[in-house]
Amino acid sequence: MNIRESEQLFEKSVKRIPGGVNSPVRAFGSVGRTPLFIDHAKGSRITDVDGNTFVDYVCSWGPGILGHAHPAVVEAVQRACADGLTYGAPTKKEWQLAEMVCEAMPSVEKVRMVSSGTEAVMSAIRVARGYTGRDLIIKFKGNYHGHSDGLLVKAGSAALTTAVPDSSGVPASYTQNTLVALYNDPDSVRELMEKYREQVAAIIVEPVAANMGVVLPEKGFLQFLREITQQYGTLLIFDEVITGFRLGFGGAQEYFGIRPDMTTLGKIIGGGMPMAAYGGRAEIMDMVSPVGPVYQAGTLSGNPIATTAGIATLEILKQHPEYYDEIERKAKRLAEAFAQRAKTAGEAIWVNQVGSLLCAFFTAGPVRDYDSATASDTAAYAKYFGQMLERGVYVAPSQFEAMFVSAAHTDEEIEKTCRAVLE
Ligand code: KE4
Repeated sequence: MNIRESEQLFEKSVKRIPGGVNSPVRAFGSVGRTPLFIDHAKGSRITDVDGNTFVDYVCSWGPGILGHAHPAVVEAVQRACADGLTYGAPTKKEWQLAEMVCEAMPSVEKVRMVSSGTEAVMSAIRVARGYTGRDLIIKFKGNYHGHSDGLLVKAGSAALTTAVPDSSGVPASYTQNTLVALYNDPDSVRELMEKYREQVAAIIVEPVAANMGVVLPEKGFLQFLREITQQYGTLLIFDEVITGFRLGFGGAQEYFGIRPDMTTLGKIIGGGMPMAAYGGRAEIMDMVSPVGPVYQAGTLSGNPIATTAGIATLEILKQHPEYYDEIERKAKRLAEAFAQRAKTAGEAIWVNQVGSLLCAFFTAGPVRDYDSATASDTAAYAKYFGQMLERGVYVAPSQFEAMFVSAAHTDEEIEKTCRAVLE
């Protein structure tokens, strides 16, 4: 496959951008290749600057649930641009998007929009501390909640593949209030809660972990978190930046029937534009400036273009609930292909799949937490990644990410992908 133009662009980019990328996972470091520079994308396809086209299962790490450049979304954005890109003032669209989020997730009575998932989580944590008057936060090993200082502790995603598991540049004093429990391990949570009790402001969890690959919550785990947080007056924060509007229109909280105190959202609610949000009960969210004493602000928060893309995306998802069954069916088909490859090739592959999210771990499994996920053979994954590229399929350039199926992936493309997996 000719990637000459990508290689040349990479050589230039690394001189001006750290690693030639604006987010580490894009660097293809953990698969040992030169990153592909993308020229354009449409539907389920992505095309690099050398003209190589692939069936795309990265989907920009989640936002692309409708596929790339959905005509209705692009048309709405183009129209909105003609009215100005940002005003730094409230607009009707922010209210409309807020109403759609609150209607989709009844646990969210009020919501504040920001520009990235990191900002949403960082702000939600601050509000939880302000509301409870407590300092400690519990997160889970392998869960990734963006790169705010206090949360870069045993994070997931690219933080799993970089040399330094906990980022340098973060003073120990910034993470001393962050406690780490083990995903799917109630005892590890109980131990911390019984020790720190009313000092814990919040437990934050990815209701489906999708940053150490995809790891599902075991039966009763989320309910356990709901109960133990209520027992100690601790807030339960669902980080639904990936699962929100992905596992269903109501996200993981609807899928699993758990009502968190706060929720963070991103990716899909921006339809591909920089848009994220945090929300929760009104009494909690009224802690936020200018109503309450917790300060949080943002120049481009809720800007008219991102809200336009978000509204257009959510409207299409709301009008097409059948999309969710479709993308789940297709994800299950892909999971079958990996299971078949494991069987026929005698390869150690374990697949986790929920809704339109899946991950093929190159390990015998079962994969149920950080340790079992990180036991995966990343060299085998890198080889698989290269095979898939050569066969016209673009999957995550890291073992510790999710595979996303969009409404634009056709059955033919799913079958092509299955053949590529089994070749
Ligand atoms: P952003 O700041 O990247 O918009 O969102 C941070 C974030 C928060 N919470 C969860 C559950 C997330 O998955 C993320 C970001 N996800 C990664 C993908 N694993 C973004 C991709 C990247 O870092 O380039």
